[in-house]
Amino acid sequence: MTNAGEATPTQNKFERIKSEKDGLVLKQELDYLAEIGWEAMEEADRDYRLRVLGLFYRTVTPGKFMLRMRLANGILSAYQMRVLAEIVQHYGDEGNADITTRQNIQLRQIRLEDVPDIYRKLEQAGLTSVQSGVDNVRNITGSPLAGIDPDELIDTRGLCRMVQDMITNMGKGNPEFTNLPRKFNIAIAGCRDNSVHAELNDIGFIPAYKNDTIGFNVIVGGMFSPKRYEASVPMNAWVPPQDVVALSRAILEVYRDHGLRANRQKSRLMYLIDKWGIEKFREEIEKRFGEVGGTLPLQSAAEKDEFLWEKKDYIGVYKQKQPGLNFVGLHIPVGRMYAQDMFDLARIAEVYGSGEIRFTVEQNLIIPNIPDTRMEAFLKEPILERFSVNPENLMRGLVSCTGSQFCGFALIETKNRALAFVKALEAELTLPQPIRIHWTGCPNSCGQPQVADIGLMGTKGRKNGKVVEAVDIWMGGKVGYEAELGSRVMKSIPCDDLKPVLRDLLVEHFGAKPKQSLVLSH
Ligand code: SRM
Ligand code: SF4
Repeated sequence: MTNAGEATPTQNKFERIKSEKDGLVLKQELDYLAEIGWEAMEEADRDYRLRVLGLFYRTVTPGKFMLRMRLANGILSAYQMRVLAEIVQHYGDEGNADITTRQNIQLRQIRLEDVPDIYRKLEQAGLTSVQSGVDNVRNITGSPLAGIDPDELIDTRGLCRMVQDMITNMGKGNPEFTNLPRKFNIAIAGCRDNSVHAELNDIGFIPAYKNDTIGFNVIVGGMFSPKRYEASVPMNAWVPPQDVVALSRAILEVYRDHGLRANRQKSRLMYLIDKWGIEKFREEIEKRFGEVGGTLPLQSAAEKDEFLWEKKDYIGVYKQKQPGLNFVGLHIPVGRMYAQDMFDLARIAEVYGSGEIRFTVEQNLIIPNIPDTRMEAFLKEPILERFSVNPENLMRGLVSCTGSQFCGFALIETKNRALAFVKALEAELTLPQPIRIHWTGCPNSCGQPQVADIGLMGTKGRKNGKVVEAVDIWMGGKVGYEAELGSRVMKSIPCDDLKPVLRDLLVEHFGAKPKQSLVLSH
C-alpha cells in the first residue's frame, strides 16, 4: 500500500481522511484556497490535510496558521534565516518563531492568503515544510556539532539530508510516505554524547565500531504519547553509514504496510514491535532492507562504545576540530525569537562565522566557524545580552513546549510561565550546576519532561474548590549515552502553589542554596 486508497466504513476518522485524499494534493490548490479563505475551506483540508504541507491551523488564534519547517540536522544558512525573518516580520508584533525540540523552527500567525507567496519564497531559498505534520516523518535530527566536533565519530549532515530527501522526494513531496499509521521520528547521532536523545525516536542511529569500521547500532520504537512513554529497544542491527537510507526506507515501508491503524492511540511503531516481537520485526526489516538495496545480511549490533560521555548543552564558546575556529552556543530562552532577533542572528552568523546557523533539541542555537581573531568582537555584540553565552544555571537548562498560547491540546500556559518561574527562582537560589527543567503543556510530552532533571507536565488540579492549571512533576530523567526516562513523582500541583515546591526540590536534590543565607554566611 502506498497512499490514498479506498475509504472503508470501519476506518477511524484520520484513516478515512487520508484515504479520501492525500494532503500533498493541496499544494496545487494553494492559490484557490488563499482566495476562498480559511472560513470557506473544507474542515478536513484545513485542520488535517494542510499539515502535510507543514501548515497547522490554530484554533486558539482563529484564522492563523503555524508553519512548521524541515531542517535536516537542524542546519540553515543566514540567508535562509533572513527569509524566515521576513515572513515573521510581515505579521508585525504578533509574528514570532520558535525553535523546536526537534532542532527545527516553526513560524507563527501565518495567514492563508499569504501562503502561496510564502511557499514561493521558501522554494527559492531551498527551504521546505513538506510532510512535517500529521502521519509523516518529522524533522530528522542529527548531531548539532556535525563536522566541527573534535570528538566526532561520524558527520551526520549528509545522512540527515539524504534520509530527508528520500522521505520527501527532495522536498517536492512524496506520496509513498504521506500515509503512515502515525507520526514517526528519526534521529542520527554522530558524536559520543547522544546529543539528539536518540532513545526517544522511532528509529535511533547510534555510532558504533564494528571490525574497525564506524557505523551505527540501531534502536527502534521510542515514543511518548499520553498513555505510554517508552525508550527505544535495540534491534540487534548494525549498518555502515552508506546503508542508513536503505534501512530507514525498509523500516518505514514495513511500518507503513503492516503498522496498526485501527486504534490511533496504539499505532506507533512500538505497537508493531509488541505484536510481532523484536525477532520477527528484525526478520521482516531484513527482507525489506534487501529489496530496497541494503547490504545483506543485516549485521548484528556492534559492542557498545566504551566511551560513555555526559551530554553537553553546547552553550558557550568552544574550539572546533578545525584549528583556529570556534563554535558558540547561544541560549535562546524557551526557543522563542522575533523577527528582529532572527535578522540579528543571521547578521552575526555572516559577519563573524561562515553564515551558518544550527539549532539544538534544547531549543538553542549554535553559530559555527568563528575564527579566534574575531571572538573578542563577537562577544561584544549587543544581541548576546538577549541570547546569552553564559546564562544562569536554571535558565540554561530550560526547555518548554508551545503551551496554551498557541496549542489547542494545552492544559496550561507554558513558555511565558516557564520564564517567569526561572526568573523568580533564580532571584532566590544559587545552583551549583545547570539543572534541566522541561515544561510540557499536556501529556503529549512535546517538551519531553521524561528526560528532564525536573519535568513539569500540564494537567488540571483543584484549588479552593475551583479547577485550576496544575502540573504533574517528573524526576530522574537522564540524558547522554546512558539515557533513562524519569518517572512521575507528584501529581496535580496547582501552578499557583508550584514555586515553593520547585524551590524545595532544587534545595533537596540539586544543591541549591538560598541567596539570602549566602549573604548571611559571609
Ligand atoms: Fe509535538 C502534537 C508541538 C515535539 C509528541 N506537537 C503536537 C501539535 C502539532 C499539536 C497541535 O496540533 O497543536 C503541537 C503544535 C503546537 C504548536 O503550535 O507549536 C506540537 N511537538 C511540538 C513542538 C513544536 C514542541 C516544541 O515547542 O518544541 C515540537 C515540534 C517538533 C518538530 O519540529 O517537528 C514537538 N511532539 C514533540 C516530541 C519530542 C520529540 O520529537 O523528541 C514529542 C514526543 C516524542 C514522540 O513523538 O514520540 C511529541 N506531539 C506529540 C504528540 C503525541 C504523539 C503520540 O504518539 O501520541 C502529539 C499529538 C498527536 O500527534 O496526536 C503532538
Ligand atoms: Fe501542545 Fe501538548 Fe505538545 Fe505542548 S505537549 S505543544 S501543549 S500538544
